[in-house]
Amino acid sequence: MIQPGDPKTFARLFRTPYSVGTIRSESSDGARQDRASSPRIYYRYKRVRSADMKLLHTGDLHLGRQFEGRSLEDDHAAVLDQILRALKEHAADVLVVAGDVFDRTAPPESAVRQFNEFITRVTSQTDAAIVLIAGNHDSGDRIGAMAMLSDRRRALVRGPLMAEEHPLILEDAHGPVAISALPFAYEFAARECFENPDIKSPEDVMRAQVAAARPHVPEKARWIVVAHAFVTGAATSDGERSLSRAVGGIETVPSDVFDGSHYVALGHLHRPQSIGSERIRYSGSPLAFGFDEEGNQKSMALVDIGADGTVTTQLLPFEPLRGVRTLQGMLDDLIRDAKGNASDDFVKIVLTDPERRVEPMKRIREFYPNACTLYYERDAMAPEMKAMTPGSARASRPEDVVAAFLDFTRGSPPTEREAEIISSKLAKRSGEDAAT
Ligand SMILES: [Mn+2]
Repeated sequence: MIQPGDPKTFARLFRTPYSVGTIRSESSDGARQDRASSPRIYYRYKRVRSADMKLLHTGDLHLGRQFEGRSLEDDHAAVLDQILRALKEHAADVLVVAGDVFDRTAPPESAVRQFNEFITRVTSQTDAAIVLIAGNHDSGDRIGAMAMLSDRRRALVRGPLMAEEHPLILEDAHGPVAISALPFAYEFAARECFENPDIKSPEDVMRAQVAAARPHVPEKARWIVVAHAFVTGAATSDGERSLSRAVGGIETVPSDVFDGSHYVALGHLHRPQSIGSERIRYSGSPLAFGFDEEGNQKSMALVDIGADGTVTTQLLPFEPLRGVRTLQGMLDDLIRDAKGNASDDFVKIVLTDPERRVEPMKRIREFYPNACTLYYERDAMAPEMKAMTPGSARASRPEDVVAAFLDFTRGSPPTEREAEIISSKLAKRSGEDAAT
């Protein structure tokens, strides 16, 4: 029996895994249905292939970002390939990108092109639905522009906030799964969108977003929330920008704001981690963006949503094109080890040589062309000495100033022989001064 409006009937009619169901009223103007002021309730369905729905969770792509001034375009291309491959290999039903698609509000054209090509490949080579939100590095309007022209049966894209937050609904063998996409927004934008002057913190923003989404989740549906936030208890990296504009304000959001959901796919923090339980997870960024992330195994999360909403997570590791590592030692030893081991990795050099070497970076880069920074270990330990030196120099004899200088630059005071040379030169110098 064919029932207009019945999603299953639609699917049969059009021989497609997608169908659209509309509850209450339907608009022929798709763009209007997500407007904040719209009273319509609009449900979308895509029936998925697997018995349990499988979601591939990633985020914090930061396309366009550089590593210490070096382009990461090739590195990004490699991890985007790996995301696409994972979607295919695991037959994932939905790809989640939890914010910070781009590194800047106005990303370079090359980054936009890279993203467009990636999405084109995902949509043409897989059946996966796409859920995408703006992060704090993105322009909400830029991300929102993609929503206007996207296939609403298959994609849920959120840039600016919505006063009424409708989910994308997918259906597996156990019934509907509702995915609410909550983009990052500052407090001022949330006060305006939700017409609530009491929104004063990221927690208030998130509570308002969740409250806007929850009424639109069908009663028996399993519920997935995609958000870009700093959940209390999570571990940070250096490359994450503060989420609050209030100086000294609390930017963390307690995990209970997500109560009632079955999985929370988070973006913002670049270290893959779960908070409290497997139910709340950061996928982490696919690439390390600084030396502080050295040694972090980057991964995406393949999440299986069971019949009762229980999640089973499998971490799929990324293999970066170029690693990030620190090499510490005497210059000659590092050069000796580097011979035959040349590498394109991003490298930080910490020299333990007691004395300054001639052009050490030039020599290192013969083997490590992407050596980014180099410093001497003792310089890193010398801040107290630096602070102390000017004061002590003022009150000292010239011999002491020279000795302090030697100590500062090479880490040891003058030897007896050096002290003699310094004294004789200074004596000669003061003799010349006296003669003029
Ligand atoms: Mn980020």
